Amino acid sequence: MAAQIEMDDTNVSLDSLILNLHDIQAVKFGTFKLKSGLTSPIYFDLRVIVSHPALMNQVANLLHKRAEDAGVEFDSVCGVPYTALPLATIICSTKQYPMLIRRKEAKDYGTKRLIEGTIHPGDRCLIVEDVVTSGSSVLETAEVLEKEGLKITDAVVLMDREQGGRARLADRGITLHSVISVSRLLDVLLKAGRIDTATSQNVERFIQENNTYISKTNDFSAPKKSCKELSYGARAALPDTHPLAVRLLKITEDKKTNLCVSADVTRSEELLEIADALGPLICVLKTHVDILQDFTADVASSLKELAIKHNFLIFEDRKFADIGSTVKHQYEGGLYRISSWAHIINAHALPGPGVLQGLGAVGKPLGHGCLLIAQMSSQGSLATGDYTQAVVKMAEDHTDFVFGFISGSKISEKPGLVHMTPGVQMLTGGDGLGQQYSSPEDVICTKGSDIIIVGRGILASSDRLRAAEEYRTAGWQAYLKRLSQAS
Ligand code: S5P
Repeated sequence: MAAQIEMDDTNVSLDSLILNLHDIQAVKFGTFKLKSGLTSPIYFDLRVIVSHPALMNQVANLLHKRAEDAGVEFDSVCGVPYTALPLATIICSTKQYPMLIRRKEAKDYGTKRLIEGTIHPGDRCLIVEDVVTSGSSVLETAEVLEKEGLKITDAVVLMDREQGGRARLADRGITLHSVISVSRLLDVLLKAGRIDTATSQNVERFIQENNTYISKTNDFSAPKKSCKELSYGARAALPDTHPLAVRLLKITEDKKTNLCVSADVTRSEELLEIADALGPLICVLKTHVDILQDFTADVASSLKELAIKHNFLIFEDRKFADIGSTVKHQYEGGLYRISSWAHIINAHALPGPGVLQGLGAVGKPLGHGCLLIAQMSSQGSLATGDYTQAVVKMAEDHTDFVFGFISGSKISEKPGLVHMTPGVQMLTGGDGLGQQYSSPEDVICTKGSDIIIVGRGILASSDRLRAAEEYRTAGWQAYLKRLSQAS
């Protein structure tokens, strides 16, 4: 409960921070020529915050909190010169961390050092930055620090312009944690009547069209644009689409929702409460049945009744990954008898096609379907590159049972296959245990996935219904935008 209250407090203070930044013109709308030569409809000038001490403290505090919430461990802090220098100073002074200062030019007298402060090689240094666009300033600072033997694994930034910086840094082994994303900023300013819809859309378009980087190794965050865009309904009507995908795509279209709630709770009563309360807002309810303390066959029956009542599908996120014979037993039998209640299951492709033969022997006659896990949202996932490509091929070769993927983006051009993406929250960043989050807009509109899977973004809210409605709206708006951009 304490965590929920804290999260709400953070949300409130974030919204007020955004309005304050707008008040002091740290964020401006208009026509601005950027360093890169591009003309941008939005401009951030966070240098002005030094004249507003209360705001400085608020920003420094939120930056530190962001790193703390993400579980980042560090021994020292270094601000990217110059705007982030005073922010790093406040963090170090209030939270008692040793600070390192990076010089932009080495002194031409004395020690010629590029870094001021005591360096302990092997120490982890947290980089602090005000705005990240391409990530190059953070990288420059990281390189200088690394040359001195420091370890740079994380950077915390007030504003992520969502133009590829995160992916570029991730490819260099640095996780970016942002306090505010452009999407959040636009949302808050729009709701407060500070900007109009046209301005907001204009900025969103600019951000999307000016992504500075396509990830080379972390496919989960690579934006994928589709050449041919069909509606969910049109895809449901295609002759080759798997019957379960037809059902899912129709539900999505009928209920105007591409939201799958990940009901990761440990008590059956709470699971059923979530299914009943959020049922009208979702197309899929995802479970981890093996984390329930008190599962009984009755729970499965009640879940099935709620799925009929609210017209959603049940997805047991069991991630099968064994030889065909074993997964067949795991799917059909045991305590949970998953095949008797889950419409959807998922599997790793690692064991080879036998895993699908085993699962298919049970699931196909029941009209169930399987998602192959082609990518994962967790940091350092090995499901990338050639592995992902091999999974796509395996899925496309087994469309009698496989109807889609767990992936970060659209990875198959076959319109009958459905892409479902976990690791979704309005606030991007991570959970301190490797999870990495993208926004609904990014996942559906930029990366071309079909369904957002949201767990703690909704479950940790004190008002789950309202949070689910927000995710549903964000996911659906992003889908409409994707369709309109393609037309
Ligand atoms: O790559 C993945 C695949 C899955 S299915 N990353 C994930 O996070 N998941 C699941 O999605 C994970 O097991 C959890 O149930 C959910 C994400 O939860 P959240 O609370 O981080 O939104």
